[in-house]
Amino acid sequence: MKRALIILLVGLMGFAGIAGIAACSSPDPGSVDAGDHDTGDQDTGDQDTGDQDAGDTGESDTDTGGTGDAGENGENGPDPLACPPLSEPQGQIVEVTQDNLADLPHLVRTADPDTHFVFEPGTYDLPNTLHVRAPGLSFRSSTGDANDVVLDGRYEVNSLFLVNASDVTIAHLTLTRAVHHAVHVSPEGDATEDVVGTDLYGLRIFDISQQFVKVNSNGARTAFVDDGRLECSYFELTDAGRPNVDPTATGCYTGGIDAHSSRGWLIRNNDFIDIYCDGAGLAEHAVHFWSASRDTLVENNRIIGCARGVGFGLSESGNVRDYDDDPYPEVEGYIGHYDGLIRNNIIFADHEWYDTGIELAQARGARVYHNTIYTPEATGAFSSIDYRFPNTDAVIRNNLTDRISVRNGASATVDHNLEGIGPELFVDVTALNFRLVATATDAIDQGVEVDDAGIDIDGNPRNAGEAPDIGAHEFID
Ligand SMILES: [Ca+2]
Repeated sequence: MKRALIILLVGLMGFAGIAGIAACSSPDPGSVDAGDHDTGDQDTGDQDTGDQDAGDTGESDTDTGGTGDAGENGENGPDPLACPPLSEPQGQIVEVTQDNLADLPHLVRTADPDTHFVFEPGTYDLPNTLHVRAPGLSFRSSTGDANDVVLDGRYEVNSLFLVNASDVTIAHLTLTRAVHHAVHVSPEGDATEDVVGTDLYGLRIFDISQQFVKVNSNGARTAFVDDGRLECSYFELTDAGRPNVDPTATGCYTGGIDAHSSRGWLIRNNDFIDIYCDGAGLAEHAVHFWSASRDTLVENNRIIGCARGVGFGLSESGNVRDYDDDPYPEVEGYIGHYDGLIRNNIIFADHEWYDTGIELAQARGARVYHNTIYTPEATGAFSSIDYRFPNTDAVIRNNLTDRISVRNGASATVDHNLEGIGPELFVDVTALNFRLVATATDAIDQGVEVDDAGIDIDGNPRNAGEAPDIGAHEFID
């Protein structure tokens, strides 16, 4: 992947990236006071099962995001993929400058609910993890531009943010060089209430040694992290950062967002760039929800040059979460992911360390619609969409792919997809412009109408022509 391609991608694919704007609203009063008794800044520990797998490489880049072009989206109304500014924070504001940086971990740890930390422009060498214990806190740049504020862990700070509380917003910041995660969200060890309402918006995250964003239950599995969102953000593992990936668990223990046993997350309109290791092991997915996660919506993302795109589930067995309504009482044994929808994403790679675009493993009720997965030059590619293990039962429709594969007794309804696609369908593969050309008659109007088709990569609905098009772009004559 060359820098020029990435920049073109940023410009062409119509995402507002990060350039974004200001802060976000953060919720409600709550009332829990964090108090002063402090558990210290150490992470709660990630009870990963370890992703046993194989293989991966390429290169990388740095890009600033940018507002991009919304394409021919049109007519009236706001562009649904525009990444508008978050509203100004209301309530108690703490201005963060270099002058109070040394005290920042203490200020955060002891903050009252609904305190908003607003960073003046600059690069901040974080002295320690920011441990968020009160609900409703927010963290953002004063300018609303992630490029203006860098929180740098220098590979000395474990996680930059450790979030134990609900309704926490982290927006419009650049986060880099954490030993563990840029953001780690997990209930405290003795918690019985779930953490909800995590809002990660307009972030730029680079070069994290483990998963860039980690979401998991507490160790006792008595509390979970639900109803969060990751939107309008840009993740990249650069050539400079790749040698610093943690090799211990899998050889390449990194990935984009990695969530265990979490329900109701929205992953929308983000860019994930070059998350892979060269020959050291297989990176985790750009977007991975597993260990009995549920109802994840993954849409309108661009996953470029990553080892793996989107994963629902991973292994044949794993950690469970008991849902009171037991959505699949007829299923015996482990479900790695319940329901959920993966739609209108673009996945591209052209290096030998790419493995698979979308993986469904013990994924019950997953729907995979209108994705474009183009990887013919990825010489080590395994599959575009792979579904496996007996408790997988999915619907896979309207996708452009190189290959769809089934293993280990999985079931799915698979129709109206194309396999073995070539570059002739697209405006300009070199420029990473995966809009359809007028002659792409194998794709245009060849899809089938589905409930919850979402919007295409330009924000347009699926109503042009005689029928929906296959893939992530709806051609408009
Ligand atoms: Ca159409």
